[in-house]
Amino acid sequence: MLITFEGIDGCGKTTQIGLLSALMKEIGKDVLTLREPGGTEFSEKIRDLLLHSKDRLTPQSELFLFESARTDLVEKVVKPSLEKGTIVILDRFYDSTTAYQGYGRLIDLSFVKASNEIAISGVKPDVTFFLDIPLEISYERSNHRELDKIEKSGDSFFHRVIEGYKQIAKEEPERIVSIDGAKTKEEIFEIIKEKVKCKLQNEELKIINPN
Ligand code: T5A
Repeated sequence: MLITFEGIDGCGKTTQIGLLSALMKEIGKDVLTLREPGGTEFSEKIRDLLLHSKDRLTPQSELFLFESARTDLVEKVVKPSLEKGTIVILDRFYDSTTAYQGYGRLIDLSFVKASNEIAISGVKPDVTFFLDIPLEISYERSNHRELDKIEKSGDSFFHRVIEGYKQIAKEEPERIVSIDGAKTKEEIFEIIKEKVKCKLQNEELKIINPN
């Protein structure tokens, strides 16, 4: 099972992933948590370039770097782990590219979608949690630390990213669970826990009764 978390910077993904991964381990599940960009030696190098390099990147070179990091992670880690039956929890996946490079950087959406398809080679999340917060909360939560390159992209960029996420969630209501990220950590985790419980039960039913 592949579970992904999405939302703007500071929306609380890492916090919820920590809680979910601990719970999964507690109930005896084999679970792997990964982040994008990152998760392999090569992808971590790309992450460093994307978030910290002093070079100016064009939107297109940024897009291709995210996709390169993704394809490395998918082929080397995500696919083999899913094949073994491991529950993979990903902090960001291709919806981030649609929201940030498509809606945010204004790269043609059909081009972004095609690039995503190449990078994921058929690997799709079973469920995606979109933690929806307004920009003010994102800024409040990050005001104690230094911002990376993408976080310095400005208000109008982030307003477009937020709208992009809302649109993506509207287009795929079966896969994407939108959650008000301004709720408390505990309230958010309750919603996530219930949804994952349902998914696990359905998966077990499928194993018992494949038809
Ligand atoms: N990117 C990424 C693209 O542009 N395109 C892509 O294709 C991909 C994959 C990655 C950057 O790259 C961009 C998006 C990003 O800008 P990153 O390191 O993954 O950067 O950074 P973020 O995703 O921004 O991660 P953050 O760590 O900043 O945010 P999280 O993980 O969403 O938030 P979290 O859990 O660390 O929480 C932030 C703070 O808020 C508190 C936490 O305690 C913490 O202090 N918090 C709450 N406070 C109150 N109520 C709650 N419910 C809270 N939940 C958490």
